[in-house]
Amino acid sequence: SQDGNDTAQEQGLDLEPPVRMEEEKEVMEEMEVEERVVEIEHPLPCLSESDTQGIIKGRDLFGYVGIEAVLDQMRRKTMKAGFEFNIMVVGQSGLGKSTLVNTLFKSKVSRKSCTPNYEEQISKTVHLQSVSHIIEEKGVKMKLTVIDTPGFGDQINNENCWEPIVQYVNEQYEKYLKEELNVNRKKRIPDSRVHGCVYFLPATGHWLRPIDVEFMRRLGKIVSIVPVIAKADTLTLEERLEFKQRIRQDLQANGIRVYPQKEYDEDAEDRILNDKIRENIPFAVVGTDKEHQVNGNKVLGRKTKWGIIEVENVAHCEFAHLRDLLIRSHLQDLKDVTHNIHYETYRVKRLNESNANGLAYELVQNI
Ligand SMILES: Nc1nc2c(ncn2[C@@H]2O[C@H](COP(=O)(O)OP(=O)(O)OP(=O)(O)O)[C@@H](O)[C@H]2O)c(=O)[nH]1
Ligand SMILES: [Mg+2]
Repeated sequence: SQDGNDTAQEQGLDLEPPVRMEEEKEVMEEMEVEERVVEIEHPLPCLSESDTQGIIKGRDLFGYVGIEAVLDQMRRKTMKAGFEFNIMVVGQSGLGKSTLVNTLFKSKVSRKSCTPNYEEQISKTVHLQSVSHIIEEKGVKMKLTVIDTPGFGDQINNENCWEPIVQYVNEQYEKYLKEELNVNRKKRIPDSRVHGCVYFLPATGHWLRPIDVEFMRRLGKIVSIVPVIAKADTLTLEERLEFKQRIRQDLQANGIRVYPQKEYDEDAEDRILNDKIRENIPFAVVGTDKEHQVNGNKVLGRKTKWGIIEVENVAHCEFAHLRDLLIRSHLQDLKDVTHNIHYETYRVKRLNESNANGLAYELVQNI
């Protein structure tokens, strides 16, 4: 029935894929083909013999149109405006969420642009708090916000521990919706919606715990989840491989939707790229807020009796894969999925609700 649901949803969603360079190329090619056909039927009298030989392209006939310059225009606009990207970390207390947030900001994503000089001890997180940094690279500005959440699992009864998180995510959608519905709406609506949620799984080496299943099932419906195995340095390589495989099976068996979802792949190229990620999920990560000297270089790592675990070294752990997925390869896609799918679902639900309420109000008035 899970599959049936998915297909129905897939059909129900009429999404406009973001403009892609490949598609534009295709459009150009189509235009050229059309003009070629016209040319064969009605040859223009002014064409020289050499022109009619071989293939005649649109630009040969009418001069260069310059449609591709739109890419430059789009780039300039985006660069001027900058953009916002919000990630949230969620999971049981003590799994290293706050440490990973620090790792992210100290790692290559921002080492140049911000020099974190806070060396204070990371303590238990008790409030939901967000850390933002403006990161600038080659003239492109990004405001990266990471929302750190207090871990759950401390109470005797953890029954509704997902509620504050679900509430936060929905509140951000609500804020956006209110701005959108405003008569004098802003030219650019501030975007505090959660574009990606990194969910921390304890490195037990067994299987998903009921609390993680429950949590992710709820969260997966409203936000893109990227599950990770926390403190992966506590697993051997074999344990890690086996655990990853078991989690993938468990996720599927429980119908938990994690990012990147198959049904949102846009084309074959996307599918190939995302299949590789899906085969590798959940990333086994290690976090740290300390730097160490390795062969004369400063590296982010955890010093143990047996050596230094280099956090950004892909031979040691998969933190770099996680960072690349979030920031380098899938940032725009995460934003698109958030806007087109999660926010859209929220918007439709809310508008239906208020329509229904409005109707009820009218009915009451008429009585
Ligand atoms: N072995 C190991 N220890 C880690 C790792 N990441 C963090 N730790 C340690 O785990 C402890 C808890 O880390 P925090 O970052 O405070 O954990 P948290 O998930 O933010 O905890 P709460 O704020 O209570 O939710 C600290 O002592 C960290 O040094 C890791 O990757 N491997
Ligand atoms: Mg914390």
